[in-house]
Amino acid sequence: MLRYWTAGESHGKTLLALVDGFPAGVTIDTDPIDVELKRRQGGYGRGGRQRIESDKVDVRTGVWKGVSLGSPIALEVVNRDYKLERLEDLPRPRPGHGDLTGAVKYLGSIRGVLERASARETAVRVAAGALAKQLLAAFDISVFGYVTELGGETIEPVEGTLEELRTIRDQSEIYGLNLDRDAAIKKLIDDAGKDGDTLGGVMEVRVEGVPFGLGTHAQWDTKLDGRLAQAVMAVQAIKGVEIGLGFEAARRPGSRVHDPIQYDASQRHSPTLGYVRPTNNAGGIEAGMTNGQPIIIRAAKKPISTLAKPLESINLETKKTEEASYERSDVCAVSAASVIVENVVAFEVARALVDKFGGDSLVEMQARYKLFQEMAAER
Ligand code: EPS
Repeated sequence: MLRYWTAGESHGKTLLALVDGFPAGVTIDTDPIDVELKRRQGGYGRGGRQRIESDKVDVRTGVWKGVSLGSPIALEVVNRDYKLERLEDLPRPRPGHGDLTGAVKYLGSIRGVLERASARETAVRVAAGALAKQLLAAFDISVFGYVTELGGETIEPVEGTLEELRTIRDQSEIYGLNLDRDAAIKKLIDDAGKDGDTLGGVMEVRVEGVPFGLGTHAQWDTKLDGRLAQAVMAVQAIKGVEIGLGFEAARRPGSRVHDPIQYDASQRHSPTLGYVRPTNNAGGIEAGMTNGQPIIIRAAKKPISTLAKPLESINLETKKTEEASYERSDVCAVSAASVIVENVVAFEVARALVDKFGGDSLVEMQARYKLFQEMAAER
């Protein structure tokens, strides 16, 4: 089983991801992982921390001469802003953060919770996802995330090939797919910053080239939509997840929700196996299993909870009303969240791929994948 855990505090010495069950024989290149880490640090509206950090991955175990061994892979991103031992506690919990809930639950300090709850930890989730993408690439599966809404404003994507859209996204300071909207969105972020406020948004991830049959209908905790939702919802500040039409599916009659099934023999060797669908309202998943269509998943991110103009809170010692504490933070991290969501989705798809085709070695997986495609095309 492919899985991972992370360790590390925001201002601690280091951040670690331990990836277990990654197949042997995958060529590992750290450059594309570092590109993702840099993208995660970017996006318009980020705060001072990202000027201190210059995140780079160090692959500490599990890779020999640039190739995975099939043993656990430890990924490290060192914190330049290591200062945890010098930091004091926060007296007044910030609404929306884990400050109050964590201090009460652990009968301890706010600092002891916020350091781990911080989105800084997502650096190594991104590293794990970017590693998983190198496995997916061996099966021509690509994962692409972008921002579709920010501060209540829609960023309508332009049309184009995946390559064209990737170029647009990488030119956009907000990681959207419509460069004409960047200036207005940046102004929105500037204005929120001037008001001491923060902004949230929506991001979408498309997974292309996914074969039939990842995930299963057979048990609740192995349904791929459920696994994706958990991975995405578990990203800091995410409050909603949709697959395909999502909530909109609840508002339409069935005839305008479900994707008709057609057969086109010329597409027999594509991931659809020829079972083409004129729409993809299911977002590529039916009954917890992939159906050869791209997976489409969206996430809603709430605005960052640390406000320069703080909300009402209390002093935990005196219980008297005071403004919430303020610590350096970002005005908007929606763009960064699109990178995080993209990479946690990549990891879950890779996990399902390993579940279906075996996790010992890449060559065995590829042989089984090929056999399955041949057998499934005959079905
Ligand atoms: C983050 C690093 C943090 C914050 C942000 C995300 O750095 P610092 O706390 O040192 O300024 O910029 O954290 C939060 C928004 C949060 O809620 O904790 C990062 O690397 O993503």
